[in-house]
Amino acid sequence: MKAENSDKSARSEGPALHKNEGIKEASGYLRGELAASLADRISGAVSAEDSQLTKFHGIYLQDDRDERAERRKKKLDKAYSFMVRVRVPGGVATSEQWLNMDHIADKYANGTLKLTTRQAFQLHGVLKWNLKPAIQEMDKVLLDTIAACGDVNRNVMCNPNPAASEVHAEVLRTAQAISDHLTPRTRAYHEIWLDEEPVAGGEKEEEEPIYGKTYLPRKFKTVIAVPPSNDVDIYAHDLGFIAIVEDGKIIGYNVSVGGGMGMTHGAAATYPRLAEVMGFCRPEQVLEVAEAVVKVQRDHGDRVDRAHARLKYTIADRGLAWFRGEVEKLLGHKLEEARPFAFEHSGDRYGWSKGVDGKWHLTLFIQNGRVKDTRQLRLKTGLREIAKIHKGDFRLTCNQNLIIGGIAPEDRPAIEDLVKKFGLDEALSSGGLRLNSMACVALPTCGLALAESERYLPDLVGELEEVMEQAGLRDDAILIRMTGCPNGCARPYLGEIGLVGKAPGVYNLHLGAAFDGSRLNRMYKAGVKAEHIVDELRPIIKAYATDREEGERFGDFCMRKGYVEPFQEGENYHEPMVVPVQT
Ligand code: SRM
Ligand code: SF4
Repeated sequence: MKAENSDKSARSEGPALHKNEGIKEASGYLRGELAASLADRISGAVSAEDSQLTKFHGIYLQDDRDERAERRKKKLDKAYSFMVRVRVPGGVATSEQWLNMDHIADKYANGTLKLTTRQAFQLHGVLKWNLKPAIQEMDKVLLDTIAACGDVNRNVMCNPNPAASEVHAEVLRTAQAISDHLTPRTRAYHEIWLDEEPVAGGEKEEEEPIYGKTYLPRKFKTVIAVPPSNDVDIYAHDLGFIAIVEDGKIIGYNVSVGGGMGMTHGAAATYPRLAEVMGFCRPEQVLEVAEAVVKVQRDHGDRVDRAHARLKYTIADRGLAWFRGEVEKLLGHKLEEARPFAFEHSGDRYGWSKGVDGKWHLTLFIQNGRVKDTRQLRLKTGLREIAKIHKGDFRLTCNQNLIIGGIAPEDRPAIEDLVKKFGLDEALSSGGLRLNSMACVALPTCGLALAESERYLPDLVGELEEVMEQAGLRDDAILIRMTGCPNGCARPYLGEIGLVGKAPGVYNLHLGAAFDGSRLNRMYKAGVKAEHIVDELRPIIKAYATDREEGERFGDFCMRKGYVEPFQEGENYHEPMVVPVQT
């Protein structure tokens, strides 16, 4: 790679940089006062500045929002605890790692595991004094939380593709290599959490060759897709690699840049945006391309306004041609032109499948990714029992589900017995709407939630299932996604039905994304009360049952019939649709 631009991030002229830039710069490569904050036994929280830095260590300060009002009345401090996000590059964990996470969830967290929309584990309800022991126990099985959050490259996702096992093995290796390459080099994590001796000579001896002292302007997300599956929702991410497979071999990757979901209600300058394909690279060029994309964003991303700091705005403002040119300058060569590819679907495919290597894989539906035991379903126990005997792996999907992967034919009966014993596959007989539903965490842990999501979507889907059943659509797959606020953690703007929390019990209803994840939906109605959502959707679902064209997807139908219109670009995403519906 050519000599790069110097790190200009810390020396911008013009308007004052966002205060987080100062926090990063003064942190001594992400150390801050964290060690002291953790040692302080008086408060269950950490200081405001350190709570920005913990994110780079995969840790978020939260409080139980169900208890907030009551505690305020009693003049008590908030019920502080931490969310811990554990990186799993490519989503593949060993049985030992699964058992370890299962145990840590019980010992140090709220007894549940959350499989996220980005193939990671999350723990909730970890008290400050339990953070270190929990992270040390993870370290024993080579799991970590470094850069799971923060202004850096996050967990790298890839398609878990059970059927194409050889291609999967290669994309997994590539995802892990990108992850390693873009992981911050600071030893702060090792010192603070794993009691490693401080770097000799202090932080001055350290370097972040890719990020510099102030890291990136904002979070950064990388994924790898293997067409025809777009299970990673490639267009929702800052950087994507689309595997181009010829004769069963990956010959290279189309490179996509500039996707993102988050927006703010009422702030037209923020909007979800689909990534664009900017070229093609060879497998051996992936790391240098990833590094160049990160560096261009490092040097040109907005460090003043964090609401405008993602790569999607850098590209929207300056254009793809400019961005590609900057990347090519750093690479010292041109990217090749993108190759043809076609996606057929986003979301996961369930049930048993056999890989070309003869091994079996079972994809299970995990409602909203929450692994816990209830009276009806002992999911956590069942998966633990499987992990005790399973010699293959556990693959977290990009849609909060789980694949028990790499089962040798002779081991399948024992796994199948446990699956049946604990009823783990019963959810697979659910209707097409539930199997394609996804909700973000929201209340009670998420500090940004405006409305319920994970705790509400299953009930709403139950009501909609009746409508689907009456319309004869029980098994039709329709992507439905809900979030408790507009940040977009369950990628709701790529749902054929998207519900975005606005206030307690109130949602904006979006319709019309493409089933293959290649088109955003649009807002159909703003501020729909929860009790009216089914009434809003019933006539549309009925019309879909009677008026759809052969093979037409629900999102396409909504667009064709004019319930919503495709949106072109940028700021008008927010406007509710007013076009008359054709009948
Ligand atoms: Fe997210 C912030 C949960 C995937 C966009 N997200 C948060 C926080 C940390 C709230 C906070 O900042 O205080 C949430 C913690 C809730 C909790 O209690 O656990 C949170 N995000 C999640 C997870 C757990 C949702 C889930 O139910 O699975 C997902 C964890 C992914 C992971 O393992 O890394 C999660 N978040 C996403 C995605 C989807 C994706 O990346 O595929 C998005 C949209 C894509 C994107 O980034 O544009 C997403 N999260 C956001 C945003 C808006 C970012 C933006 O620039 O627009 C925020 C708020 C922020 O960063 O200021 C946010
Ligand atoms: Fe929280 Fe909003 Fe993300 Fe849901 S979408 S987890 S409410 S930040």
